[in-house]
Amino acid sequence: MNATVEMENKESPKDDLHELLQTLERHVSPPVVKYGGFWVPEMVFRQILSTQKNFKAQGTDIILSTLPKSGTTWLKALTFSIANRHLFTIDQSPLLTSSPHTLVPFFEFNVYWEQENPDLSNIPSPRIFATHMPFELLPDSIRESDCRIICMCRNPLDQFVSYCNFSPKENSEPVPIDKNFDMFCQGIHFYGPFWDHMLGYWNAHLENPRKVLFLRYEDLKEDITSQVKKIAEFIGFPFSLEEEEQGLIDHISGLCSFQSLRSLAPNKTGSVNGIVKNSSFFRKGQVGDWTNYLTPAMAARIKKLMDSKFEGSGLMYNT
Ligand code: PAP
Repeated sequence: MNATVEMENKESPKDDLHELLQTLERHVSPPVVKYGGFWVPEMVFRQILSTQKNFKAQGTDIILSTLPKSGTTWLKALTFSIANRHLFTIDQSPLLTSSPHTLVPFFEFNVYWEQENPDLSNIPSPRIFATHMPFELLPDSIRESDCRIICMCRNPLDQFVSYCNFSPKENSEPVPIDKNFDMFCQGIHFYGPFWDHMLGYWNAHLENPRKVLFLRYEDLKEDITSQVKKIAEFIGFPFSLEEEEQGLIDHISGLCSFQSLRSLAPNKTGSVNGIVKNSSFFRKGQVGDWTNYLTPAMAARIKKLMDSKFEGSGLMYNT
């Protein structure tokens, strides 16, 4: 896809956008521009500006925020199921017929993909949206309203390997690990630098834990029950004793597990925006797959880098 052409939009003054783009540092591979200190994909730059300008948060909104390949699909499925569990039973779940990416749209790839300022007022609450945007680039109304933000992070080694192996189209080639490794270590990757993205949400969580929940992919893998309860409490829909006794937490966790989601019809066919295959969001779903791709020296370099960037912040990741 030609990113420059994609960004042009009848409703958006394209000259202003192009003028702004000319002033920004950019890379061709990956195709990113530096905006507000972060490398955002050029393909969704216009959509990011539209989100910032036009999204009006409501106090009941739930915003899911991740770096790509950090468990976004999983977090969408879980949060949607937890927040809407009073509307349907597990065997009537919309997840059985729709992709998590359809049920919980991204700001950049869905909500503002074609329209500069769509009407979102009729979506029933709680509205759930997702984004890969860093905390610093979120619209002011998200930061200022009572809405909740759930950030999920993943260890940088697996996140990088997952990104390199992502195969969004039938014929797409994996991203060569060697070629991208240096760029990743320089922070030049979609929505990077990794460390600044993480620290933005981590510090926001420390400042206001009622507003920002900080989850780790690896913790969900280790103990899904406690993490599901944590999400439910955070968004104001705690499980009752009766629901727990009925096994509802297990049912939701089971439905949203990697094996379950991957085997569902809506995730085997179709695509997001006709571009990204739904099936491409389900590869291995494991912790530690990096050991199959990175040399010990590469792993040591990423670990050393992250340790120095995270020093003193209290932020730890689990490989
Ligand atoms: P994104 O590109 O929209 O951010 P995201 O779901 O974060 O999507 O990326 C896919 C990764 O999440 C894949 O990781 P992998 O390459 O290491 O395998 C995918 O397998 C993993 N994933 C998807 N669904 C689940 C799930 N239910 N449980 C655990 N991992 C999952």
